[in-house]
Amino acid sequence: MPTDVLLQLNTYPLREGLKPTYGTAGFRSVADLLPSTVFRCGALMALRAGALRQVTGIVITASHNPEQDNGVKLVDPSGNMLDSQWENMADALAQATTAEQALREVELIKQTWAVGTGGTVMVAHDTRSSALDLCKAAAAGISAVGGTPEPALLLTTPQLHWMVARRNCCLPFSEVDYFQTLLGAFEQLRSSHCPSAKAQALVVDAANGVGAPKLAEAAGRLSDLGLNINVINSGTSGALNAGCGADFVQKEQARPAGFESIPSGMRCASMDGDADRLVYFVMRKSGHAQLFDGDRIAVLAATLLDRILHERPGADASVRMGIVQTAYANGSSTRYVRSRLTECEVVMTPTGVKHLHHAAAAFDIGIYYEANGHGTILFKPSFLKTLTEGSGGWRTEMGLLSQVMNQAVGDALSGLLLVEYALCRLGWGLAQWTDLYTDLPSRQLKVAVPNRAAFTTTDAETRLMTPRGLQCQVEAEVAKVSQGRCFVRPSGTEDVVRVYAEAENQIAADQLAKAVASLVSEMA
Ligand code: NG1
Ligand code: ZN
Repeated sequence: MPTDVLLQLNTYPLREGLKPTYGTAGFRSVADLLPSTVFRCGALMALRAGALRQVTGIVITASHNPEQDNGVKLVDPSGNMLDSQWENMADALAQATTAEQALREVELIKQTWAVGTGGTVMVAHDTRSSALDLCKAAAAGISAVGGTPEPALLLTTPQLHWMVARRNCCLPFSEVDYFQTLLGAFEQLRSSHCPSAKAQALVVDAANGVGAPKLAEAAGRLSDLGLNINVINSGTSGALNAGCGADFVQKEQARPAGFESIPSGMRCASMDGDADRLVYFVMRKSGHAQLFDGDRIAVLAATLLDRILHERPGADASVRMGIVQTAYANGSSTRYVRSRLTECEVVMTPTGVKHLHHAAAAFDIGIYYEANGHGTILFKPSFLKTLTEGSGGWRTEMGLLSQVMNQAVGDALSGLLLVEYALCRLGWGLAQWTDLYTDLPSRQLKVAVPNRAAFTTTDAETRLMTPRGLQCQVEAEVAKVSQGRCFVRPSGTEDVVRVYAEAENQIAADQLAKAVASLVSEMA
């Protein structure tokens, strides 16, 4: 019914001059500018569901961005992020300047994918105040193309990805099932392999986001297992991601808001606004947070899995294990894996979990984590099948780990359970985890520029192609610094260009980042 669709498209017009672009993890901007994009994403995901005759999903969230922003993450039937082939269609539809042009894009998708009508789309949102209006826009877009919007639920991003994946495999997919799967597997692992583990306290910064109520739901069960969780920044007073959350702790390496009375030496963790990232940290007297970032979580995971594989009978039978990182991974972590975990391959991809997830799926066991704590461990389905065919301690342990670790996308709850299990299974405290390797000092800066699209990159985003000449200038700065490494790329989630620098000492890393940030500003 094209005229109905047209009418609806006219209700959600694109603001003049806007050009929404599918970024690192979907569309993001100031919330007021989003209704048109969200409506059209609703239509797109309903058509995707119709084309594949499976359920798809939409999460209304802007993750680590501030409260006034919002965004939309698009979930494929597999539970992964939207297929990259469809990203171009998402862009074309979101950027259509008139309702008529948008309708033509809808018709083109229908023809190309031979889809008559939309299918079912699950919708979730985080705690932002703009969520409900945007959920309405999503539902309207889904309905406009004949799809069925499911009632919007307050969920973490990884919960919705998990639910979509499970639903399309005809497995129980409710939120209760989610907690039962992850926590039930964790309980079994703890009771089988660390029955006499000491009780532990963990203070978690929930970024004043959706992770707070969700972690509170898990906390009772975890405390029965001796893991006592105290959630700070639970959303009752502070603003979302303001001076807190995983992005803040990772980038600033400083005490998050709300942690003023937490004693130094305390074991802490921080998640982001939609609970798909997690980093650990320990407060130091200076107010500095000693960081255990995504790289370190990945190395801990690889050490655990390596131990399990070596302990098994017939340990020589090959299992392909790999770690996937991006250019933001600390050089020391990469060096450690290459030199000490020699049976674990290292793969580098561009930023964004869509790239890492894909690369990790090639391994029997693929560990992927961005330095910011966004990641998971994938167990290849054919490998998991070989586990269920036999019996034995290590097989059961691997199988349970695959249930703890969200197989659809990075999940802060999975990360937390993984770290706690790995430390108790290895018999380690934070000191042993720290001692694995020493991070090279690093600094990350954001530079606001008039047009970040002017910055294009190559070689997994480690080298600039444009603005012309800038890469040579960056390299000249790097050459002045011992153990220097630096790269520049446009953010896909914020209106900034990011500069990352690493060097032998903190002063040199800071100076390198600052010098390159100045070059970026001058060029822009
Ligand atoms: P951008 O803004 O494209 O750098 C950020 C993170 C990514 C990823 C996405 C999605 C950094 C440097 N970048 O992307 O790793 O997590 O957000 O949330 O942390
Ligand atoms: Zn997030």
